[in-house]
Amino acid sequence: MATRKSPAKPNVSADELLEYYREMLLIRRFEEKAGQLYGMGLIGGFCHLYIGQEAVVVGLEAAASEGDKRVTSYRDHGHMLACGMDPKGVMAELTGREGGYSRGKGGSMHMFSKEKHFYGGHGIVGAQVPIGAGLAFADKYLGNDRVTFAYFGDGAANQGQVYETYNMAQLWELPVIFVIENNQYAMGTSVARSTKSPALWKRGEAYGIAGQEVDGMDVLAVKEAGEKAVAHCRAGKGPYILEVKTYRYRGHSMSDPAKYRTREEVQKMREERDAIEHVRELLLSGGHASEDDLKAIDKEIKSVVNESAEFAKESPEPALDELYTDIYAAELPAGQEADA
Ligand SMILES: Cc1ncc(C[n+]2csc(CCOP(=O)(O)OP(=O)(O)O)c2C)c(N)n1
Ligand SMILES: [Mg+2]
Repeated sequence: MATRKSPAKPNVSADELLEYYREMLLIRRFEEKAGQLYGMGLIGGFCHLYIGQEAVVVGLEAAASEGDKRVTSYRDHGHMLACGMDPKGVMAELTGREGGYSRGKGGSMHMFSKEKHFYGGHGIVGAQVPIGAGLAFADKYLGNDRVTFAYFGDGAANQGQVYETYNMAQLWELPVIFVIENNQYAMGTSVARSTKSPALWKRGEAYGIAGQEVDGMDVLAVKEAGEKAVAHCRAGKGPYILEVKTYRYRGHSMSDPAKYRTREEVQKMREERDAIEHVRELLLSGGHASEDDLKAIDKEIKSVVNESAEFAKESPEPALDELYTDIYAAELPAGQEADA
């Protein structure tokens, strides 16, 4: 991965930098806590951690506006926190409790927030990509200027439905940003082993879709690229592809033998490319914060995360009756008769 190119004196305010630091740290500490709860048997099923990739969602959320939408894969906790969902509701869902966003019935991969325009959480690789185009279609149809962020991985980028979606999205000039989170692995398969043409963002060229690559370990670079993509979509120019080069520090999921890469490779990334450390250095070297200020933020974030875990543990399991709720829509769209 290329060395970082962002300027030593970035064109953002100290407050903005502090906010990105805080948001990235919240995701990291939250994920560490989720890993612990999983180890204690309090989280069942699948759990895919986002540690290492924090700058992707934080940078793109900084480029988004109120009302914009997002949809992603199963590696989704970071997206939820970055768009403002409550850590308590997310943690309670991870532990299958009533206080969770899906009342404990969805778990890690199936959470939604209408209020924050977060449309999941999808376990089927690539399935969220056409859904993202559908969300953008709705906005275009309604005539508003909303943009949808449809996130997917490097592995998902090899799926056929992605290219069917590219074609339709460009044909109908849909306001959707296809965000490829290229963390270099799809489970245990590296991009080099699965992909002949590694410039994933260029794969929109066949459809005439504009795009670019961006350093996903640099929140400022991600924000800048995100703003460009958003401006393109809001101007009615159709979809845009952002290939964000990132890296996951943990295993694919909580059960990953990790035989496909060396410890040294992961260690090198953590030491040389960490996105949180980068912002920390910018804050300190720019005189925007002292070590003590950052320690205070750390403490504050830890208590938010601990409170979310306490809330999750104290929240009851869903009542048996919940088995029968949220299966069919309670209301029919106007003009449709109920099927006897
Ligand atoms: C259609 C489908 N095929 C296979 C799987 C199993 N599977 C789950 S995650 C994954 C790898 C996807 O990798 P990538 O798109 O790079 O995302 P990442 O996990 O790196 O975030 C696979 C093959 C699945 N869930 N759905
Ligand atoms: Mg991947």
